[in-house]
Amino acid sequence: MQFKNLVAALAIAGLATAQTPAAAPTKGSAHINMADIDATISFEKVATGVNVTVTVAKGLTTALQVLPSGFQYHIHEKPVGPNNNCTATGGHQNPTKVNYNTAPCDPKNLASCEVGDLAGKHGNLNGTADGKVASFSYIDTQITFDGDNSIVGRSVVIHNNVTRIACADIVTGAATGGNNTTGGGNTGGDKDKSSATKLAGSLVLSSMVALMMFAF
Ligand SMILES: [Cu+2]
Repeated sequence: MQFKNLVAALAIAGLATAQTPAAAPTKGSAHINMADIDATISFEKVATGVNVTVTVAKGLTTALQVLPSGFQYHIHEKPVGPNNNCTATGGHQNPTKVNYNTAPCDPKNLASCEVGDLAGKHGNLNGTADGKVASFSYIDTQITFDGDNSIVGRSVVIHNNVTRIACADIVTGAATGGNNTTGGGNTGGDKDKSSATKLAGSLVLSSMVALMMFAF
C-alpha cells in the first residue's frame, strides 16, 4: 500500500512539474538573411535592461541607402509572414501608443519613443561601401522578455526610407541559423525550454507506467 502511495505521489509530482510555466527567456535574436542582406540583432537581459548587439555581415551599402541618415530598424509587433513577408509584421512595437507621426522619438525622453523604435532611440544603421556594419552594442531600458514590452514573438525589420527591405523573427535562445521563413529556418529555438518540457513529460510518463504496474 505504501509503495502504491509513493508511486501515486511521484505521478502527481511529475504532473505538477509539467504544468509549471516556463520562466521567461533571457536571450533572443533575429537573424535577418534575405534580399542579399545578412544582419543579426541579438538581445540579452542584463541588470539595467536588455543588451542589444547589432552586426551586419552584408547588404547595407551606401549605394542602396536612400536617406542620408541611414537605414532605420525597429521591433515590429508581429512575426514575419510566409515567404519573408515583412508587411505581415504589422506596425512598430508600441504598447504605450506613442504617435510617431506627430512627435518624433527624442532619445533623451524615452516616453516620446515607441518601445520598438530601436533606430529612433539608438541611431540608424549607416550604410558602408561594402555593406558591412561593424558590430556595436547598447542597452535598451524599455524592451523586456516578458510583460507589455516583451520582444518575444515579435520581429525586427530594416527599412530603406519607407520600404521594408528585410526582416526576421526574434527567436529566443542563441541563434545558429537564419530566422527567415525561407532558408535557414528557426534553428535558434529555445532548446532549454523544449528539453525541460521533454524531461517533465518523461517523468509523467514513467510515473504513470509505474502506477499502472503496481496499482493492480
Ligand atoms: Cu520598422
